[in-house]
Amino acid sequence: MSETRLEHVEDALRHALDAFLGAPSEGALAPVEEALKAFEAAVREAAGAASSPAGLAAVEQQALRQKGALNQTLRSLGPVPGEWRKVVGAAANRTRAACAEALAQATERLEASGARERSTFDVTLPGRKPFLGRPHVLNQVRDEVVGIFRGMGYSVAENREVEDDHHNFGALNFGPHHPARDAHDTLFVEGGALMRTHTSPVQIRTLESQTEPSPVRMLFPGRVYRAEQIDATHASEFHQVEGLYVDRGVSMAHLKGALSEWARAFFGARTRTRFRPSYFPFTEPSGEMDVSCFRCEGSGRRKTAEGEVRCNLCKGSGWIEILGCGMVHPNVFRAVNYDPEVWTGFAFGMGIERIAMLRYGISDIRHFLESDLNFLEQF
Ligand code: 2U9
Repeated sequence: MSETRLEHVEDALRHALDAFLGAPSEGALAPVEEALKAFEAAVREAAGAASSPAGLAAVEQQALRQKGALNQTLRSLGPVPGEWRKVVGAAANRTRAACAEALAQATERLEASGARERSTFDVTLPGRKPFLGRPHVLNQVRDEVVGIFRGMGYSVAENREVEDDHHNFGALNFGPHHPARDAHDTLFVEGGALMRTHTSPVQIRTLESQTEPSPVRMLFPGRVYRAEQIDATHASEFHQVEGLYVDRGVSMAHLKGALSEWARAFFGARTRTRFRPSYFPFTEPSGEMDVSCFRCEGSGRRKTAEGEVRCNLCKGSGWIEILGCGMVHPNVFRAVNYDPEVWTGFAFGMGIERIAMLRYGISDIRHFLESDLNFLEQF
């Protein structure tokens, strides 16, 4: 629209009105009526040309504003003799009504044509996703491990990370000179306390807190500490999930069944397991469980574009070591006042970092501690 054109007709109207007010007469009235017509025509034209609600609002504001020429005309008629005032007032009011009508029509036209306010806000753009975060990959793996055992009736217990010698070593049948008690392997705290080297002290505290298992079928996840020489596969803190099942008549068959069932739920239904003998002070017999390699399905070989090669996950063996396990040692039962002639149990332990590294092909354990989003956002 042309604001300038409206301004121009407003000027003309003021001019004609001044002349009329100075000496009201038939001759001075005609230019006022002309100017009112021109004003109405200009508003009609501008309203008709408006292509947006904002543009139309600007026309309305300009034409009908309090200090605009039209309202000034009506206000200035006070001192004008009666009959002249009626004639000019009626003409100005007709113009006002005609302008309002023209603006209303233009509004209807815009609404009918669907014209909307032009805006820099494009409602059709997809929204910006806020950064939500997610559980750390180690917590994801822990929750998955724990969730499978929960489905088999296990509950979960946690406890302190700063421990005493008895709960971390003594009650677990570590001899007084066992090398794990050495400052080279364990982080000691002033006053004789130590950072737990496994979550097993939580099991000891759990068994101590009850006189009879009813039975105990529990998992013990948590952070543990070791005085390690740090490298790609060793850190001074890492995470374990240990498990314990104590009841009358628990056998190695229960151990193998429960752990094999867990492995198939975690690594896939086609997973096979094997058990090799091992040694831990707190279990007898002790073992290690391997799972068939989930990359080469246990064949030890992988097909690539260059032909068949050795599987680099299981190093060609077809098997991957996953956890340690065994039947609870009688001395451990004695340490918590359980009669080893009555009570039997199996226990196991796995490192969460190791399982996460194997599953996701992570080559360095230090990534887990670095809080680097480029790493963490991959999981
Ligand atoms: C009680 C009785 C027995 C827990 C067990 C293992 C075997 C084991 C290692 C796996 C890798 C630690 O993270 S790791 O370095 N753990 O091999 N842990 S049986 O045995 C217990 C615990 C508590 C009362």
